[in-house]
Amino acid sequence: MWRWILSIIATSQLAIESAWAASAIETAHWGGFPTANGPVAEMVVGTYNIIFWICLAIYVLVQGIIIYAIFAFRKSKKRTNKDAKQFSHNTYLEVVWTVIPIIICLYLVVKSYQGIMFMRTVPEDVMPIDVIAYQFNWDFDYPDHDISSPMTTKPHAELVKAGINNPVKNLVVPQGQNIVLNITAKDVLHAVYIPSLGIKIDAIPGRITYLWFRADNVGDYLGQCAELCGSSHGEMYFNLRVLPQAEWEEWVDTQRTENGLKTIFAKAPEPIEVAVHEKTLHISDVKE
Ligand SMILES: [Cu+2]
Repeated sequence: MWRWILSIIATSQLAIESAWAASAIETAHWGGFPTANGPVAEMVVGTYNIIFWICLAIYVLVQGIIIYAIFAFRKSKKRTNKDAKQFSHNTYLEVVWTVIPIIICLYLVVKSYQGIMFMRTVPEDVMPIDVIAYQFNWDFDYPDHDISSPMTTKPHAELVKAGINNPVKNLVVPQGQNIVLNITAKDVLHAVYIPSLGIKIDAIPGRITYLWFRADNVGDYLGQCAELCGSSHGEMYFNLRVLPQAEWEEWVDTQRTENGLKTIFAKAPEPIEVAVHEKTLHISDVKE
């Protein structure tokens, strides 16, 4: 009996693990998460997808049995009560439908716990960005670089595609760099939400919350407030811009220069070498 239960556990774990690995990056269905960008998003999308596939499998199995039973055991003129077996218990089936859900639940507990610990454990080599939410916009401050994201003058093409036409602020980060967002709010509750990074957390007045991420792909991504915070909550968007390291450094230096600060990354221009060729002057060269 125990050997039998253990083999079910081992087989289920193997099946779930391989399905998880296969479905970790792309969303499982239309309307799900955007394609994962970075390790935190892969963890979130992978966990969501595996729960989705387990639910779908249970749904198909249960609905299949119900539909089969409706037709196979329907009342007909030829059939009498004596045709159907009359019984009320089946130990074998009861063990199966108790053990399998327990395995699935335990697996999801372990997977979710691992995911939460991964998201809450900030790596050591992070770059901090302070996020301050207020009705109805965001401040993104870079304490290590003494700059703050300016407001854009034009709406972002990526956001316009999603139907957002107002200029927003850019949260500009370098590709492949671990970032920690230290988040608070000035007035009421807000929430930072960047779907493609799989991150979402409340911004609370008087308290600092945090989350970390790493964006592995460059591009523009939608960010928004995910807590109903007032009349213009629906317009509280921002743009996450992921740039290659060199372009991000250029952006930092531009912001510093615009604010009258020295550049950090740009090297001082090399002194221009002027070649001086010695020339012997002859009397004939000197014209009167
Ligand atoms: Cu808000």
